[in-house]
Amino acid sequence: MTLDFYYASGSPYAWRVWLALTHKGIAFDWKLLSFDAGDLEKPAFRSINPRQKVPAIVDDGFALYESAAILEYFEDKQPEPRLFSADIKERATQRRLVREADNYFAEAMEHLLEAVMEKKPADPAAMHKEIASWESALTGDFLAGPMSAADFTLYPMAALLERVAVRNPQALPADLIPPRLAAWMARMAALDIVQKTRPPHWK
Ligand SMILES: N[C@@H](CCC(=O)N[C@@H](CS)C(=O)NCC(=O)O)C(=O)O
Repeated sequence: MTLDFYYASGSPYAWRVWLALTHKGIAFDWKLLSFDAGDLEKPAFRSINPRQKVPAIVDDGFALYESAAILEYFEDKQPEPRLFSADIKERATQRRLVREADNYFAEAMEHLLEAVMEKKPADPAAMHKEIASWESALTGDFLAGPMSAADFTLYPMAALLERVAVRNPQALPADLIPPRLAAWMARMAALDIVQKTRPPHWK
């Protein structure tokens, strides 16, 4: 049975799942949804994700949404290649980073992007504070040990932020991303799986 992957281009959460699928080499069928066409509100998708958000998957009749939970499911379903370190402490740190990215970075990013989209004054203070904490915690090539679900979580959000900053220089400073984080983003951007999965309309 194949796995259906419900995706909409530009969603950093859906990109996380696409990165994980590609990293693990899990075969899937594309279910490309359009925000503009209202696909997420249609009953067929509501029965998969009552919260009407992408990403979602249906694996052999089992529907699952929430990108972090989907990555954990992939890891249980097909352990290799790993999304989380084999080392218990490193794995705990990676899980913590996924939660921090989802709870704090995502919240600051969503507020800021909402203001930019609605052409309201954007206050980047919370985003700056959040970015600064990731900058000071980054010491290696990846966020914690080898490339992991933590990198697949933060990178799509940071890339979206960077894209919006470049396109809206009046609202967001172009130097939003500090040097270590920028170098990590460049390392991520150079990876084959990132190049293969970059949202089509971002290319
Ligand atoms: N916590 C969710 C967030 C998913 C999410 O917010 N998806 C957005 C796209 S980036 C969405 O589908 N929004 C549609 C809507 O809110 O109407 C996850 O990690 O999967």
